[in-house]
Amino acid sequence: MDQPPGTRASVGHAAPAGLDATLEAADDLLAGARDVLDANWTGSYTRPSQALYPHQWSWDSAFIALGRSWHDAARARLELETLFEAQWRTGMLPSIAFDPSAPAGAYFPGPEVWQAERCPAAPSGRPTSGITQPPIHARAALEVHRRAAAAEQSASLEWLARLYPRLSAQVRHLEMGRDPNGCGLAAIVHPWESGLDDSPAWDRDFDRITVPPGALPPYRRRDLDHAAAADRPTDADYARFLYLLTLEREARYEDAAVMAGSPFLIVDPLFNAILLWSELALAEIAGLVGADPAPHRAASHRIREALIRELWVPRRRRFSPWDVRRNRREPEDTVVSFAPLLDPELPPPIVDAICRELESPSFHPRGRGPHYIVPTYDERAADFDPERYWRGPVWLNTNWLLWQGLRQHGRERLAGEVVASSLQLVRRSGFREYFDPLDGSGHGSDRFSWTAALIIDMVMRQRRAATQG
Ligand code: 9WN
Repeated sequence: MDQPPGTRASVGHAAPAGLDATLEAADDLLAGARDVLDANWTGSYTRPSQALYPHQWSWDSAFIALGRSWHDAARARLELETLFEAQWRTGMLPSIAFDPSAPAGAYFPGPEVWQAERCPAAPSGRPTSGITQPPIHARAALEVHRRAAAAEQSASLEWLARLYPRLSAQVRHLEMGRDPNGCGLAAIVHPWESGLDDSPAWDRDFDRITVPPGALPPYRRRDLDHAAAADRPTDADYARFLYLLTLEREARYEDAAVMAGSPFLIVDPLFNAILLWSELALAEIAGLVGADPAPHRAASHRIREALIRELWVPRRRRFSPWDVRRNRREPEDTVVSFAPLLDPELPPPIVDAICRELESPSFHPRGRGPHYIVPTYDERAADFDPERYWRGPVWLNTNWLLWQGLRQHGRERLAGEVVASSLQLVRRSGFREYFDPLDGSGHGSDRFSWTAALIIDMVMRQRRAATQG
């Protein structure tokens, strides 16, 4: 991913003035970030946070490994290996691998609600959820390997070779098992699979779901013990999350049955852009471990074509999620629309359109004075909420993905602004789960692992780009 000097990234718009000094002065943030990761380390993986998320989450672990690889390659490798022990025989990587040593009831819904054992493909060794999360892992594994010191090269390559079949099975499962109608893209069957669970991107679909009376036994939300209700999903949305879970459980988590019966079936640009980016990473990994890169390159071409054919809406000049059930492209302007920047071969007119939107008053209201980027939802939308989980706040993982995409397309100035804003947020409010883009206050969990990990990665990579540039 790092651009060598002389490529499009280095000749593009320059990074903002003052960024180098901000990065130079970030040693205290790096130390604080390493401290958060160490405090959340369990011995074989890192919890997203101590109280709110006391198990192993799938895409969290990928982001965490990326950040940790700058200072502790051994733990970064173990993080991903531990996660892949929970992979299902279908190739599905579950969104949560539960920690049997966590106190019973520490997180709801726990393994007794998911009952993953109803599906014969579930692993016997570790209880898991029955759905997946965005497949960023091949990209993370490649970056972890790139960070390996000279003395560790052969251990790291062996690790990568061990992981490669599992990473390939993960993307194959999505491409074969989750393509709703041969369109070449993967569908999600639950908002939790998107990783941006409560995003307005799929409200129109999600809000239509009615929970039949008596469909859910009485339950107590544990998230509200650890986070403010105003920061978290509403009770009505939580009930819908659980209702979808029960439908998937009844279908024994078999992809075809789940897709046939789920009232929620969305093809999301962010999920699929990450899939494409990971296929490109797998092509590189295949080259390193002596496997054939061609199938991965072919898959990335297929996904690129399908993303533009199925999700690019020329009239809106935007990628939009596709509600497969009602065959409509959702109009809400959210951060998921920008993720195809992760494709290094995205056509320049589309890159321009995305960057214009990212610079518009909806996402970067320069005229309004101090503010933080990139909000997860259009700040001018009537239901924009600067505090509630995925409905407006800035998150460090979406910032990190956009920063990577922008750099790939030579948009160094905007990429630098994303880094500068991320650093300001953490300086102002600590390693919080998410941040109010209007005043920079922190929300959700505190000492949140991927915020810490991705700050490390941003600072270290930008510093290296500055010295190489
Ligand atoms: C449900 C762990 C996870 C993240 C998700 C984020 C949130 C869980 C929850 O926390 O989801 O999976 O209980 O709210 O939305 O992206 O992986 O950090």
